Amino acid sequence: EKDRVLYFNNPMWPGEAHSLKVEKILFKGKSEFQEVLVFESASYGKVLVLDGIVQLTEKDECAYQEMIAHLPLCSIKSPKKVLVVGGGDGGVLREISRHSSVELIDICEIDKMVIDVSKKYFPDLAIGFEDPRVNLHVGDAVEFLRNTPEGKYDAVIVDSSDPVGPAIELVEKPFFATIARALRPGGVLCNMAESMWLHTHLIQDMISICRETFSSVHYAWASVPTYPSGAIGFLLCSTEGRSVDFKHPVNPIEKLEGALQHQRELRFYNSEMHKAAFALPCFLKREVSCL
Ligand code: PUT
Repeated sequence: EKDRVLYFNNPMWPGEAHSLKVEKILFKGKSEFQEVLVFESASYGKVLVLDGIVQLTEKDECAYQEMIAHLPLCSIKSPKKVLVVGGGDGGVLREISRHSSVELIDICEIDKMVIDVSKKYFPDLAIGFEDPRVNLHVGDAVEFLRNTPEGKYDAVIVDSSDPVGPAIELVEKPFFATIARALRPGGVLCNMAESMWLHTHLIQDMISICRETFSSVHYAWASVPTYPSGAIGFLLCSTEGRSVDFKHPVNPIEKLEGALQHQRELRFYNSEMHKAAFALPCFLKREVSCL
């Protein structure tokens, strides 16, 4: 912290830093897994930071939460059982709750401090935990998935932090294999997949692993100004079974009963944004094979 500005730098984006002006530090703590910080910023509302990396701000969280939830759930008809890995702030749960077809939402978050801090400082996200369809499991997702019955879920959403610290195992092959096993035939995975500007090697590795495990793999992205480079990607994968055309939502949000009349308006996602998210720049198509 210098002149009440926080600078975020990390080996995941060497040679650059992004910064936010701090109005007030609201919480600083160290959990069993990571350092947790919440502050009021001058221009993006409250900010949640884990191990020095911005996870969300009140101003732009809508883009990430809405896209990571609705890209998969609007790509299949009538999703019923959904698993969220990570997502302890509750924002993804809030978005899943727009889908009236969903009967069960399991969430496995490793760090209880993230949940507690979100409930205190980010009620607009943590409201997601109030949905009666939500079952919270605090623990290791790798272990949770190992004990999950085969074919249980229609969709799995991995809302993890970056693959440093507690999320390191979440970009490795055994993890994706347990997800594929937990999905029904034709079920879908949406996995946070970093920045195309900064992490083409990591994206390539994730895509290569997923191609060995899933029958289709696609990359989509959205603009989130407070994430490094201002962009975040999503890997969309489906298991063998009924084929999934991710690029053309078969379950459009505009036609879902109650989805737009939710307690909170959609701010970012719509069917146009869904289709546009799969348009990829030339450099990414060149640098990452199979896109
Ligand atoms: N779950 C938040 C993702 C952060 C990516 N840097």
